[in-house]
Amino acid sequence: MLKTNQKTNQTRLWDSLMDMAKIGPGIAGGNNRQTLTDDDKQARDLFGTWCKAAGMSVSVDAMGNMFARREGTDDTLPPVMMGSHLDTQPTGGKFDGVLGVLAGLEVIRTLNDMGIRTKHPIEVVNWTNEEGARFAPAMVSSGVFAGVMSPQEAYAIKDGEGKSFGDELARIGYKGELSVGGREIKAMFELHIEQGPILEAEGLDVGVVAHGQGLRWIEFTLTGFECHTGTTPMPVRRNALLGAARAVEFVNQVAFDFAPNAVATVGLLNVSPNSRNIVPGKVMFCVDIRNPSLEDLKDMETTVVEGIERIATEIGLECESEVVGAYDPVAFDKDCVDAVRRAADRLGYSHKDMVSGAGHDACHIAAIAPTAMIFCPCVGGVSHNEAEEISPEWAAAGADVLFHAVAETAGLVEG
Ligand code: HGY
Ligand code: MN
Ligand code: MN
Repeated sequence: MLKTNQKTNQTRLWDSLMDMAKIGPGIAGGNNRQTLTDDDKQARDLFGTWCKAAGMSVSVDAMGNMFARREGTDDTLPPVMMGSHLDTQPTGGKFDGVLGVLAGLEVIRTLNDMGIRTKHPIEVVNWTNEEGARFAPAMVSSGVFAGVMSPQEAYAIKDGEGKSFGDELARIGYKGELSVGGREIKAMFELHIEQGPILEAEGLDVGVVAHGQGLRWIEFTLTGFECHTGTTPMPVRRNALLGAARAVEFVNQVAFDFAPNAVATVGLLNVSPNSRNIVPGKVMFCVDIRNPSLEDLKDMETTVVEGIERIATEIGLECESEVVGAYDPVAFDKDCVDAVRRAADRLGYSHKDMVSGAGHDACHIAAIAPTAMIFCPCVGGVSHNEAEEISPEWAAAGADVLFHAVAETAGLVEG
C-alpha cells in the first residue's frame, strides 16, 4: 500500500498543463483545440513525446485512441487504464479532459521517480473526439472501443464543412493499425474537473463519482417555405424559424416538468437561408437532454419528439428527427469506486460521492470494464467556457487520488 506522503509532483503537473494549453489557444484565455485539427495533431505529438520520455511505449488504434503503456512485472496481465481526452470545445477551457490525460502521465512520472513497479501494466489513454463538437456524437471513440458503433460508421460522420471523420483522422496521421477494443482491461479510472459548482461550494477536495447521468442528442430538421418577408401575408407563411423558436422554449420547459434532476438544452441551431428578408424555409437544431433516471430520460425523449412534431403541425412544417447521440445512465464499478474513496481517505482529502452531469469516456468504458471517476473542483463550476479555471492544488489532489487508486488496483510489487 502506498503511504500518505507518497504524492505526485504538483509543479510538474501544472507546468505540463500550461505547456499543453499553449496548443490551440482560444481568444479569451482558454482553448480551441477541436478534434482532428492540426492543433489536435500537435497536442497528440507532444503527449506522445512526453510519454516516450517517461519510458512508455505508445500505440494508436484505428480510431486514433492513443495508449501509452508502462509495463507490469507480469505484462501478460490486462492493463489498468487512466484515460480522458485532449480535444476541446471551440470555446473550451484548459482543463476539461486534459487534466485526466496529463494527471495520468504525472502518475507514471511519479512511479518512475519512486522506482515503483506494478504487477499489471498501466496505460494512459487519450480518447479521440470526446467532445463531439466538430463530429457528433460525443465520446465517439471510447464508444467504438466499447462496441457502441463500428469504426466505419464513425469514419462516415461529417463536420459542418462536410469533411469526414475518417479522412481527417488519416490526414493528421493518427488512423492507427491497432484494432479498436476487444481486449481485456483490468480497470479504468478517469480524473476530470467537476464542471459543476458543488465541490468548490462545499469546500471539498475531490469527488468520488459513483454514477453518471444518461444523455440523448436528438437532431430536428423543420422544413417550411422560403418567401419574401415584405410581400407574403402572415396567415400563409410556413416559417421554420418560428417553429424552432417555439421548440426551444418547449424543450426548456420539459426540463422543469421533469425536475429536479433533468436538464434540456438547444445549443446548436442552423437557419436556412439565414437572410434578413427571406422567411426561413429550413432550420436544423440539436436537443441535448439528460437525466440520471433511465425511465425519466426515455419519457423526456418521447415528450420532446411528440411536442416538437405537434408544434410543426400547427405551423404546417415538415418535421424530421434523428437520435445522433445516446448513452444510458451508468453506475460505476463498486470496487473501483471504493478504491477511489480509500485513496482519498488515506491521503486525508475531503470528499463526497457524486453523480456526473457531464458525459465522459468512462461512461462508455464502464460497459466493458470496471471503471470509476474522480472529480476535482473548478472555479464557479464553470466549464465549456474559456474562463474555466482550477487551482494547482486541486489538480494535484485529484492526481494523488488517481495515483493511489491506480497503484493499488495494478498491484504494488515490493522490492
Ligand atoms: O457533453 C458532455 O457532457 C461532454 O462534455 N462531452
Ligand atoms: Mn471532458
Ligand atoms: Mn467537455
